Amino acid sequence: MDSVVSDASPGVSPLLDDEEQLQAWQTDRTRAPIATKIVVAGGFGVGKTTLVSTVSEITPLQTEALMTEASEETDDLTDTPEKLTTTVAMDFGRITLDDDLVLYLFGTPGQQRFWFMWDDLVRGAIGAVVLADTRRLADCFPALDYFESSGLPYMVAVNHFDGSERFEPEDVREALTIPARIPVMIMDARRRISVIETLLALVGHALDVTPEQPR
Ligand SMILES: Nc1nc2c(ncn2[C@@H]2O[C@H](COP(=O)(O)OP(=O)(O)O)[C@@H](O)[C@H]2O)c(=O)[nH]1
Ligand SMILES: [Mg+2]
Repeated sequence: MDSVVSDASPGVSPLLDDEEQLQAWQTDRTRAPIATKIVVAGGFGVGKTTLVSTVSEITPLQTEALMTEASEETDDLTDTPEKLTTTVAMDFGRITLDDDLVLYLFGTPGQQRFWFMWDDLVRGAIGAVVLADTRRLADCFPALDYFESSGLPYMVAVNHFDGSERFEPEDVREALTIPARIPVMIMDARRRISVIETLLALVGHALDVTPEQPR
């Protein structure tokens, strides 16, 4: 209705539809933070929730549920007897690197029964970290298969647990038959520096393998 906008000077649109009205700071791409999405995957109890919590600058959204006897059949606790909770949906956290690189971390639910969520979870992600535990290496096969066939850049991060045998990255690569182009790192999900190194390695790898978009 005309009467509603009658106060505006003639010829000046109240909406920012004219490019000349944009301020310099709105178009200076070097200043704008780049937000990216990273998926953290891997088997049950491998340290996904720990990794996200270690670095998140916001209170990580966790949907842990106390494990009950109902999940005894599905969630194998033989190697993680200390684990009393399980992530029923996903972990979510955020970390800002270098002031202008914002990483949003999405942990996948480990259990097989949540596979249906993965396609939604990885949409828009630049890459994935597949966490592996050398005590149960085979647990990360489903995640490796998923990212290998989906084409999303990924890397393998071996979360070293105290008391478990320490392996070299190349030993893990061989054991899991990980292609030479995929980075493999040994890290510790409880240590902030270690997690940041891992995330930076993934971002670097994703940039290496993703063709540059024409501007
Ligand atoms: N010793 C040791 N324990 C860890 C490490 N990472 C995780 N944990 C413990 O292992 C258990 C499972 O980790 P969690 O992050 O919940 O695994 P998720 O199922 O992959 O989310 C928790 O009790 C953690 O405290 C690690 O690097 N070293
Ligand atoms: Mg978890």
